[in-house]
Amino acid sequence: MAAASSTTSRPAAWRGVIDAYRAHLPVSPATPVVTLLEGNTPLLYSKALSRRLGEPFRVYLKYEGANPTGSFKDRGMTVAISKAVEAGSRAVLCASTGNTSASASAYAARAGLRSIVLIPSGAIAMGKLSQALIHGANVAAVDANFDVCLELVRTIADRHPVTVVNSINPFRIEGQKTCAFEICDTLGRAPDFHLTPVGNAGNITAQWKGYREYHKAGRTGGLPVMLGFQARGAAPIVSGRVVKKPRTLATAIRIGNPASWQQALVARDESGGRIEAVSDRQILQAYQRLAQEDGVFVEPASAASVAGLLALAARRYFRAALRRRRNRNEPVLLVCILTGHGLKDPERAIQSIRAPRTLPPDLKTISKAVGLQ
Ligand code: AN7
Repeated sequence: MAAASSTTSRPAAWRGVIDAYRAHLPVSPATPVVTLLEGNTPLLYSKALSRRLGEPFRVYLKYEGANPTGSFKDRGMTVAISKAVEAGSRAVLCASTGNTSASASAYAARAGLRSIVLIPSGAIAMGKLSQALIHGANVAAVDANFDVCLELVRTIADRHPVTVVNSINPFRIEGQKTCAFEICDTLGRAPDFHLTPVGNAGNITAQWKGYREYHKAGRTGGLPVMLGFQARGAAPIVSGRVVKKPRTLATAIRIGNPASWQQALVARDESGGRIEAVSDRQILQAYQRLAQEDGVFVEPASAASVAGLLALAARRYFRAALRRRRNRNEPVLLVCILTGHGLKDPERAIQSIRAPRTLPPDLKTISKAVGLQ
């Protein structure tokens, strides 16, 4: 133990989500922990969004882009890869819209495992592809969408000795539930509303599991209302029908037949929540707003939670919910999950604003161009 002195003491170093939440996870002292020190991500108060909703609402942003590979997937991957090593696996396999492949290949590299990833060709953001490649994954760019890639992964796994690390692997869900634990630990209670993007629906499943487990363990007194948001062109859970050709600029959630569809409905219904669609336009507006009003750069899919917040606020959904509360003066806490980092998809950022014109090195021209005269 370090000596407690006011000048030298500092908090114990963060050692990743398995170390932090071991008692709640399916690991034993024999599990070899493979970690990149994921988790412990910022929970940022958003002044701009809180103002937009007005009193007594307080909006927080859980910035999962701050994870080591830039997305929430790392929470699930530390558990999935650790358990794969424990089981003696030599290779891991996943289908991915990008972030799962980035995370799987990084953790596999760290563990000395081989990684194989199937991605929809031309449909994943450049940053994510660069990650899978540099971490040494065997990348198959398939001329099909994510849903087809996931079906292929299931078939390959039946025939070869590989561990699937998509969220159909229950250890992924176990790790990802730690996001809910962190939110409760930071706020000192469960939020009133939890807003999250939905693609394959593993994350909303995991988050709800986390809230319920913490509640059951007596760590929190209440449970949040779960609000999930799909992109309008890829909203099978909203329409109740598989989407054969999902379309959205938010490539991370371009998914037409989510693996955890049923569990997402359970999270929605048990919590009294909703799963709704947001348009690409609403996603882009929220994306720019987060960057320009909160200083937080996320990838487009991540902005779906904030797009959903703004859409529901415009319909006075939260005000209506307030009327059902007993103590109306108590703050109402809302948490939007920001699932991935903006640098995953820098091209989208530049396209969505405007690339700067090249200017001559002339003071007058430059001053004018940057609005200084
Ligand atoms: C930034 O990487 O499905 O509802 O293959 O990358 O748990 O699928 C990514 C999903 C939200 C949706 N935000 O989460 C993949 C993949 C970002 C994402 C989601 C994804 P789920």
